[in-house]
Amino acid sequence: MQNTIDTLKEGGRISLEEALELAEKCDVHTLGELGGLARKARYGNTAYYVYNQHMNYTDICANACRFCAFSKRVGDETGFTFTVEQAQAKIRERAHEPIREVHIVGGLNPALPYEYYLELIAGVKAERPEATVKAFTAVEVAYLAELKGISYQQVLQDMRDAGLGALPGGGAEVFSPALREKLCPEKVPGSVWLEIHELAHTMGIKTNCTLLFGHIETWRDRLEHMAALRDLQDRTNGFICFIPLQYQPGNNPLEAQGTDGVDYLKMIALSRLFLDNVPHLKAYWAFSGVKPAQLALHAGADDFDGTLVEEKVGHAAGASSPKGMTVTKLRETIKQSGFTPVERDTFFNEI
Ligand code: V47
Ligand code: SF4
Repeated sequence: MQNTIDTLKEGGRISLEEALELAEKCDVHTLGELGGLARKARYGNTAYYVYNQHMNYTDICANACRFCAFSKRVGDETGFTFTVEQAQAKIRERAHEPIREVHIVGGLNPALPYEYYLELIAGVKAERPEATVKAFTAVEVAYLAELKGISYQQVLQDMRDAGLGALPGGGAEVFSPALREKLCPEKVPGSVWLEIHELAHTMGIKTNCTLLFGHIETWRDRLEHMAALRDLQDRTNGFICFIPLQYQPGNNPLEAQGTDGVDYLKMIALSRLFLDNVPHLKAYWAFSGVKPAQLALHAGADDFDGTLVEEKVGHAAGASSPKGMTVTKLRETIKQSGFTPVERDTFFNEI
């Protein structure tokens, strides 16, 4: 293990087996220190944040992922679906705020036609021309390609023409086919998620990437997932930011406990150290909790995400963090952690 630690201290790349040994044998203090040194070498004392708005356009979903507490079944009258006008009104509610990014994802609602998605992007962009519309996961892109009977590339092209700026990283879950069978059997396979992100990158569309962790997966499953992301990034360099999403155990049928703060910090450190070619690493406070996210900035993360208002997916599953934060609070929280808050846009251009 000392050889692996030396490799990391020299800025070298480690293999999956070496990362696995660290994950299983190295204490959180040593791992956190290594992750912290790697982030400091790149970003010094800077911690990024974004002035953003999350919007979910529908919670009706044809899939039924076992970990999801957000979605409602087709036909459930308690579900919601925004018209494009309602979505625009949500954006207009915050017209007085300098929002730089609108993050839009939702369920797979069979009542919505292909054109709705393009009108939604264009409608939001018309309200907020200066913001980046970061919308629709690869799962939604795959669903739309099938719905319309067109290629993934055509869907991405149409979305870009409508005003799409980037793809969010959701829907990746864990790539292991055996785990996907247990967690989200209706969802497209990991290979399709990777194919769509590769295509987006080759078209010049930047994307984020995620891993849902802390449920029934092992460290090997996590690292194999990250190895697939690292391989793709070596080919395309199109990923902006990696977001390890901590599983929230409430209100969903998956019988899993959820994870703890030590595992979270080890996950952050290993993400920084193993996934060495994805430049940014997000401490997603909405899922981890604010205090663990502050510690994550010391263990490898360089981004604190954003104002959000209002996060629904994790909160439906019992997340106890706030649903959003003011910019003042966000900056204060970063400063209290010992870092300098720096506002960024979706692509990490400093503002
Ligand atoms: O894909 C669903 C996850 C994701 C639960 O790209 C759950 O900048 C935890 O991807 N516990 C959506 N997670 C969120 C997401 C995201 C969030 C913030 C920023 C970005 C970005 C992307 O939420 C889903 C799924 O993996 N999810 N249920 C749950 N119970
Ligand atoms: Fe639907 Fe996404 Fe929830 Fe799965 S995670 S049930 S695809 S909304």
